[in-house]
Amino acid sequence: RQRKEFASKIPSYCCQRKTENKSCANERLYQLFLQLEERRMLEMEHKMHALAYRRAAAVLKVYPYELSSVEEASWLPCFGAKCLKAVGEFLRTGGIQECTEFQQSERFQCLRLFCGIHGVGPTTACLWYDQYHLRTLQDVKNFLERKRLEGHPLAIKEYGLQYYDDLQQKISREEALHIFRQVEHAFHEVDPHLSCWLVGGFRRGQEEGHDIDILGCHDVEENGHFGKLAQILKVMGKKFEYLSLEHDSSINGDHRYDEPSSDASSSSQSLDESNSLERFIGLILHPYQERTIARRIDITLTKRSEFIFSLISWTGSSFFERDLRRYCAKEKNLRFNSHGIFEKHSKRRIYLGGQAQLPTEEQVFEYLQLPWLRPEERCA
Ligand code: TTP
Ligand code: MN
Ligand code: MN
Ligand code: MN
Repeated sequence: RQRKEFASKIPSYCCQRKTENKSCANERLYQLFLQLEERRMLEMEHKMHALAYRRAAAVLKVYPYELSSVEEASWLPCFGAKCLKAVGEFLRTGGIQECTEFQQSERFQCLRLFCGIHGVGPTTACLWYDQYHLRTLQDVKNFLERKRLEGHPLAIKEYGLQYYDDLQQKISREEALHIFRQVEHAFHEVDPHLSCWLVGGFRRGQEEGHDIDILGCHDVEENGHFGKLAQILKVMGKKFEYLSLEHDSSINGDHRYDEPSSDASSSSQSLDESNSLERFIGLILHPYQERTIARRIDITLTKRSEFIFSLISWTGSSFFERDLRRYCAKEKNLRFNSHGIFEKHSKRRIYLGGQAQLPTEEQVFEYLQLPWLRPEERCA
């Protein structure tokens, strides 16, 4: 009875509830649901199915009781027939057959291995496996070598392969801060009015991450930073060596996991909007603790007036972002993205607290009728 009441009060969007980064009462089942999601992402089966498992997993994460029956699971939001079936099987057998099978399949292991290469996503991975019959990293190496001789520019993937082990290794908070301080220094050297923030997983309080995400903005001028990213990178070049320089669009089509911008229900950002950002997605060689290690770094510069929306958008988690956009679209008839909040149909920008004032993160949540969630509580 107590459980039923608790379950019925869980809001269905993760942006409406607190999710901290810690293990849950149904950890094993939670992990299996994530595997079902991963499989559907890697195999490019219908993304709706992947999302269904992802949503159910996020609900499991905030449910404090160990599930004891399918009926109990049916009280939870986001648990449709497929998810309930998986719960039933798990309760009966202690596992999920589909997970066991694909974990052992060569195809799945290869797709996972290939997607671990920076610059490679499911599209490329499936192509390599199915069409070119690649099976190992050595196969990939030979394949790329052949391509290169044919004159294809493949810098990103080649570096991704060359530094595979470095890039698989997690970055500690300490190392992230070390890099962040040097980037911040470069910002200030270019223009003392340029500020930057450490965003992504590290802003959510995570102790380790797979890359370093930095958001920058000018304190005073609205558009004062345009063209400044190149200057910043040049200053950073005194400390780091770059392995690849690329722009947003070149990687978005084949990023490892779904991103807010590619979610159909969130209506993707149009080209004219993306003009107000400058973005660097790259690899650097970081001299740290007596060795040099390759690291992924994302730097985004945003307009001052759009800063708070970019801050929210780059704090994540990516599932939180996706649900936030879905919530705005479905429940509020609004469109939320890293540039602002817009009326869904007229596309008119909504100014919070008057045109002259810049809103705070709290005010954005309040406007959207969401409970205030600190970054550490957005770990869905
Ligand atoms: P990521 O760096 O991909 O993820 P993360 O920092 O949450 O986790 P990790 O520790 O593994 O690095 O992205 C950072 C945030 O930026 C993410 O939470 C969502 C957002 N994001 C976008 O909005 N658009 C994008 O294209 C990408 C890559 C991320
Ligand atoms: Mn200035
Ligand atoms: Mn990150
Ligand atoms: Mn990132």
